[in-house]
Amino acid sequence: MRNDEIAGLLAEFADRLEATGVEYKPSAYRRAAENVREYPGAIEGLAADGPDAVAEIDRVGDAIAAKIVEYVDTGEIEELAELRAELPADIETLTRVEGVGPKTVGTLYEELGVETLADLEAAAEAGEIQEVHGFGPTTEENIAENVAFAREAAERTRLGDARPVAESLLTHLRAHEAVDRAETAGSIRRWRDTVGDVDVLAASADGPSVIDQFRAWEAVDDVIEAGDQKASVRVDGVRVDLRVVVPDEFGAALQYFTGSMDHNVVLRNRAIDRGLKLNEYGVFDVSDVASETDQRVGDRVAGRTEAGVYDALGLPAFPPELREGTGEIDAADDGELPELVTVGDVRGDLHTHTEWSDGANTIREMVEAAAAAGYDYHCVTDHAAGPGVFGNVGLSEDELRDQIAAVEDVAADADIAVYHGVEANVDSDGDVTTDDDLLAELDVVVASPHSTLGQGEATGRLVGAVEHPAVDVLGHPTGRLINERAGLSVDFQRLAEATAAANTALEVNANPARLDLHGEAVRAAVEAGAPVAVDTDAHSPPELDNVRYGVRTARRGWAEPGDVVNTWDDDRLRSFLGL
Ligand code: DGT
Ligand code: CA
Ligand code: CA
Ligand code: ZN
Repeated sequence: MRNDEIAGLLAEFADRLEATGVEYKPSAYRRAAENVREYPGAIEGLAADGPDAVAEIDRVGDAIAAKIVEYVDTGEIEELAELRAELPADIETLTRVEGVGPKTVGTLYEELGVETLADLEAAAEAGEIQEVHGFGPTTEENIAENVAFAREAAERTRLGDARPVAESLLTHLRAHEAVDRAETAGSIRRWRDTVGDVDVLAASADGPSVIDQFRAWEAVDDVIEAGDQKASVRVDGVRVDLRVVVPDEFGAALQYFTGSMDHNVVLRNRAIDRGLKLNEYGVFDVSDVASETDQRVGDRVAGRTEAGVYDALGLPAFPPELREGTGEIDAADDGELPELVTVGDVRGDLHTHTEWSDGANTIREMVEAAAAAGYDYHCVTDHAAGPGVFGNVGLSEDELRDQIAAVEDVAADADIAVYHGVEANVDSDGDVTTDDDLLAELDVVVASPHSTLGQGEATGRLVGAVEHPAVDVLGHPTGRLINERAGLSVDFQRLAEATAAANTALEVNANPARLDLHGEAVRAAVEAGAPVAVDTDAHSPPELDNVRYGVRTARRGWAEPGDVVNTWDDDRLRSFLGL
């Protein structure tokens, strides 16, 4: 049992209390949930020592501690079960709809019997929601518009949540002697920003023993189905599919199950044109075959390796990120396939935080972490105060000036170059709200939208920011949060053209909750000649590792090293930054 699971229950508790109109208590449960989630040790262990031990966790009072112990001991919390019975609505899924909070769920259940997303959609379509006291046509319209996003969010998992699951499974499988090879397949191998499930493929002559090893994996919560050659399990709410094939067919299976479907359709037709048959078992020469009664008919020309499969079709082994059926095969035929950027090409991060704003570490700690990551430079870009930056997180202009000296102090004896910048704010009109003279003094200016991120066309707003003479990078341009907030709607081609003309960069924010820009938008940037900056937006040293998600996203947008500011040498970088 993980801390996450307990935190999730406390958060649900909070939502359900709020839905029934209880005051104050919900926020206590939410704070407790947050601290339980962040708690570095295993809460299950603490619970064994009783409620007093659990109550040692910050913000976890006696009542909540007792509930945690109850859950660990019995597998349920009686009071939560009662709340669920009282309001049998799927509150977790329903509150994913933007504009629908726990109170709305409570009201719509009472008034209209809404329990599921489908009920909510039907009620909106029938015009019933606007009739409920306190709701109107605008609210109803917003709900209707946001249901699709919530449905997808409920069905798909963020890459950043699924990837560690897949990688831990690969380690587990590769440790088994009967496994020749194990690789991810499907959307997770293509590094799509969300995945429907985790697909893994293993090569082995002994399917049943590999399936046993899979079922014995300690992460498995439950087994959905299991046969001799394939099985599906659930891990942390994610479906994981394993398929075992014989080593001679591994390459063909890997190619087939990596997809995408669109990429595979083009390949299959190409095979037919060449008198070949391509399927998950191999590539077969069927030119002398009268009728294809069997999947493995004709002479096998490839199948053991994926590169061999592509080679049989006169093609290179496409990086999985390119396999979306969006012109990659024509590009290969024309010799115009990109040489994609790699993590090894990245020389530094242009957008990071410290404890001066909402980061967890000192300037020195972050610089040392960047040096340890092998980077040549590090940029400190804490939040400036401004629209959407709440509390005392954002730095005032005086504080930013004070920080100049503090950064110089660290830079003086650092092993790598240290640049000082800021993450300024783009307001709803596209203006950057920090003083222009101050911006001009700083080495790096990331400007990000943090407010008014609801729906609406925002291209003009973002163009305004990239055209600001001091702005170097437009940070997380759409402000989306994957599965949580759709973000601004943007005409990426127009933004990319304006960005290229202004010689500013568009960020690929590598935080796996963001991946903003997404791959398709990166492609528009690359095509328009707009530079791309892959930034982790790290708030602590471990988050620097998220760079891989950003690089993979850039690769999905066909980015080569030359397109990515972070790979440029010092001269080109300094000239880009205006230093
Ligand atoms: P997902 O799971 O929704 O994120 O997306 P994928 O691409 O991983 O799709 P999935 O898991 O349904 O299937 C994995 C791959 O297997 C897919 O990319 C292509 C291949 N595949 C699955 N079903 C079919 C099919 O009916 N026809 C063909 N040609 N390929 C298929
Ligand atoms: Ca999949
Ligand atoms: Ca699958
Ligand atoms: Zn940031």
